[in-house]
Amino acid sequence: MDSEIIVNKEKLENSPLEINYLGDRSLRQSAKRVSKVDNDIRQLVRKMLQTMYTADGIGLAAPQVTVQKQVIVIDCEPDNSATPPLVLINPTIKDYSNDTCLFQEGCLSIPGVYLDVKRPSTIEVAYKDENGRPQTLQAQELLSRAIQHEIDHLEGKLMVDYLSTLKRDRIRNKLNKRI
Ligand code: GNR
Ligand code: NI
Repeated sequence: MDSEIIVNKEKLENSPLEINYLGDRSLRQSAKRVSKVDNDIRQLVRKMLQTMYTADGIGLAAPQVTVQKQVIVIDCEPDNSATPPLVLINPTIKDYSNDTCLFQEGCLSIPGVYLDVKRPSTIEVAYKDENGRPQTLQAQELLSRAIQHEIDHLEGKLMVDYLSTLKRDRIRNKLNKRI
C-alpha cells in the first residue's frame, strides 16, 4: 500500500524540485542518516522521483535538491512502467568486487559533461526501502554504477573528483561560461 504511491510513474504530478549545479555548497556537504522512514521522507521521495523523471536522469540523491539526508532514487529503465524505481535510504556498500571497469558517467548537477570513471564492477549494498524495511541488493552493470554514483553524492563527492585538478578546473571553466 505505502509503496504504491511511488511506483506508479504515470501518476506523479509535475512539480519538480530545482537541481543544484557544480559549485553549489550542498553538493559538497555530507548527508545525514534518516532516523525514521516516515511520511515526510516518502513525500521527499515522491518529489525526488518527479524531479529525476522530469530531468531525464536515471538517479538522484537528496543533496542535489538541497536536502542533506541519505535518500537516493534510481530508475535504470525510466520508460518501462513495469519496473518500479528503487528507493535507497541510509545505503551502505557492504562488499565490492575486486575487478573494476570504466564507464562513461553523466551527472544532472554537471550538465553536458560525460566522464569515464573507474569503479568496482559489482557491489552489495544494504539500505532501507521506502517502508523502512532493511534490504540488501547485489548490483552489477548500470545499476551498480548508478548506486555508486549516488552514494558518492551523499558523501559530498562528485564524478569530477576522480580527475586531475587540471582537468577538473577546465570543466569548471567550461561550465561557468555556459551557465
Ligand atoms: O542520469 C544519470 N545518468 C548516469 C549515467 C551513468 C552513471 C551515473 C549516472 S547518474 C545520472 C543522474 C545523476 O546525476 N545522479 O546523481
Ligand atoms: Ni549525479
